[in-house]
Amino acid sequence: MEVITGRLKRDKRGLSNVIVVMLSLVLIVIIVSNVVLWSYQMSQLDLERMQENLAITDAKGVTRSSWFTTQNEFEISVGSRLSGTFMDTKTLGGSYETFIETVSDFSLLRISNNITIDLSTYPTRYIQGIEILTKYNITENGERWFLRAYNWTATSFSDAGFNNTDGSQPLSNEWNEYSISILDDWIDYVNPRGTLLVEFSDEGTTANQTITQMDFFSVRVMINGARFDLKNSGPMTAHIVAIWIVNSTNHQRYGTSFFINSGEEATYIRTDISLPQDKFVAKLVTEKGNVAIYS
Ligand SMILES: [Ca+2]
Ligand SMILES: [Ca+2]
Repeated sequence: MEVITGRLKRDKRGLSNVIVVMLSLVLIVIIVSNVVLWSYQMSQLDLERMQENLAITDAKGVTRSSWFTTQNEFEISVGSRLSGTFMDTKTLGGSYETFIETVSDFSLLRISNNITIDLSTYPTRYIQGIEILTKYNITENGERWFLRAYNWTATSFSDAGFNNTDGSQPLSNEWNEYSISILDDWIDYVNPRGTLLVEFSDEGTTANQTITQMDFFSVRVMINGARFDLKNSGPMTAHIVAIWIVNSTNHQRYGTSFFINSGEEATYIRTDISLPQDKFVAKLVTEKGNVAIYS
């Protein structure tokens, strides 16, 4: 009887030993797998950080936006279209759109178009003025040609505040660039959606029927900002989270969130950053913690 009880006790102890060993094994497996996974994730992060390759190829002050071009066909108040479409007026040079005057005692052409500025890139508080540029060619040279814009406050076309209200009188059959700028009152000409309505018309002093070839019809904004040309040579999208502008007297940080795809070049414009006149260093910090430096 004692022999049987002793064997039972030994069996119980043996069983509990086996259970302890198995539980320990399970614990060890859990711990080891977590450590392996964690170090794998860490090395993956390190690897991604090491592979990131963002460069600032240029950093400079910028005083003009890119051109905002026509997005719809011209509205023709007086005159008619002979050929082409508004698409031809989107780039300087190349193709053009052709209009002809309505014949009367004084033959006339009056066309207009809506052009919308991207206010998310160029917020109004950083806009210093507006520039309008046309490039055109006329068959008759006896009169002047004018640019006006719709004044949303006065609800009429106007050139109040334009730097030039005398119009342009080009030679016939020659390409002519005519630009005006609006400084003080520019906000009157931009509605809350960022739209300008720009009108092009003749003086209306001769009976000769003029044909007008419109090569370019665009608007841009005047700013005092910074432009960063970037290149991402890494295998992954880079996410820029901060910009530092550093010179001898000032260290200024600007928050941002700008993505640049793998293998791509991009231009990043900031209307709220005016670069120092003296020597400066620009640093872009990525989400992964890398810093691209331009000096
Ligand atoms: Ca005319
Ligand atoms: Ca053109």
